[in-house]
Amino acid sequence: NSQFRPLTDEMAPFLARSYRAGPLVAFDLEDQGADHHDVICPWDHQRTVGRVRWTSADETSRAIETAWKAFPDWNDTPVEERAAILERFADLMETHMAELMAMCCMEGGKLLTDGVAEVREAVDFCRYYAARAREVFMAPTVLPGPTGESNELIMQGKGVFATISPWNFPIAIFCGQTVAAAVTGNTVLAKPAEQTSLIAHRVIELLYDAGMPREVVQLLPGDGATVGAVLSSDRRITGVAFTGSTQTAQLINRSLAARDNAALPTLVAETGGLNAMIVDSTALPEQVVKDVVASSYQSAGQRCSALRVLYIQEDIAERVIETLKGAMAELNIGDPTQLATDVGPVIDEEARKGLQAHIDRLKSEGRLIAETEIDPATAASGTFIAPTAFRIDGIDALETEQFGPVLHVATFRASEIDEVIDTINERGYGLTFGVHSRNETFANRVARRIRVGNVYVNRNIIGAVVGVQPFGGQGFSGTGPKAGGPHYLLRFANEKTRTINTAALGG
Ligand code: TXE
Repeated sequence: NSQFRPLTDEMAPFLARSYRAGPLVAFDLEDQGADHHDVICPWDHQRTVGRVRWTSADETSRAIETAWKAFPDWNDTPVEERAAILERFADLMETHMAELMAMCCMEGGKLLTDGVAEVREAVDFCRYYAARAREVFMAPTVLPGPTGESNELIMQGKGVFATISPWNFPIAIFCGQTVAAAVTGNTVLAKPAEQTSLIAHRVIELLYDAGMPREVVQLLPGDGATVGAVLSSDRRITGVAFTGSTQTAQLINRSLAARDNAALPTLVAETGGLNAMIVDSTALPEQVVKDVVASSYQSAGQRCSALRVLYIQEDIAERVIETLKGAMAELNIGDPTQLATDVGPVIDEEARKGLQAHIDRLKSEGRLIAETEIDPATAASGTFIAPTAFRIDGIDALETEQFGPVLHVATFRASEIDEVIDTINERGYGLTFGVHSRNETFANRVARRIRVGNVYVNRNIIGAVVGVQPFGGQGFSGTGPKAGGPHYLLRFANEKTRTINTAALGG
């Protein structure tokens, strides 16, 4: 952690700052009657981090109109110019690393290590998509054609995209979706999660500083049911890039489909997961537990890739569980600005209550394996949930994703392995999955048969690296293609062919 020391010093002034945010649009706003919300720090409820002015339904419609009008010129802007803006934006985020990290801590409740990773990922998205855009969008692909004709395939934007993002990666996912839509020639309406509007506002200011025209990317902070609902029902919206819960994605999908007189939309969705890991009797308990703790409790379990259900082969279960108890007792819960903290708060009171109800129910059924101790003063200062582990029969015992530091453990006999794989596949979430085994044939077979987007063997299941391990799922977990992967930009593109009768050119 010593590598973060200089950054923590630089962060200090930003930790104390109060921020203001609101819509960033290309027209003048009337402030009368606007809806304002205070932002409270998730780990210290005594601190107000800032104030956000939310976007109204009417302003959302005006922003769509602006984006609609701006599309033709932006789509005609050379890819090189668009890509260069992303690269300048990446540089600016690096320069402002300490401030962005501080905002992640104060508004998002994120640990310093998570804050660094967050900014790094956003920077990587910008540089990778800039490079991919140059490769794919710069020059037309020449296709074969009959004599006397030239035939080309050209990549352009589709129109107006809404990018709707969650609070758990308020910089990386928010930026990734937004710059992907913009660099491909679309104009963009970015709707950040309610809980992380201040961060989104600061990030878009940096994007403007990098040269992005205001009418090309507009920021619409506000309530999902107001702003999000207008975005997904307006006929001028060509596509939506959404990351968030499966339930909201289904709502948006229905809303897009129900529009009268609107072109068929594109929906790029990255949604929740009920991610599992299978551990066979050849696995090393210490290694398993290290990876389980990282996968389930890092970022307070608030990652779509987090481990929710651990399947352990019966013969080794007791040893793994005993080791897990020991590791859970070592976790420090508290202030995310402290380098010694392992688990910070969950995002807000609503999330805390939902998780607590789930935990209380499983406790009342006598399923508790272990719970990390939390200092009562810390517990009272913010929205903290102590890491827990429970025994369950299998993945089907869970109705929905529990988005916090709660692990569920099931056991299986060697003869039941195919049944376990089938149950996970049939549950229909297909995001991340892990297998721990020293038997290569076993590990490879399980990895082949499981239907998910990202499989990890003998390691934690939460890593995704832009361009290296592009990320995304299938089924209830998303539409693909993978964010940070070579095909992602294509979903934002209109493939146009141009066939020219060359004989007629030039008389
Ligand atoms: O989601 P919500 P949250 C998932 C993660 C978890 C969820 C957490 O698994 O399920 O995200 O994020 C807006 N019309 N992933 O709680 O509530 C809302 O305002 C249009 C998956 O924020 O679904 C917010 O901006 N929009 C992942 C956004 O939707 C609406 C990576 C998401 O909110 C709306 C990270 C409506 N009617 C998190 N209602 C992956 N697979 O990559 C709300 N919104």
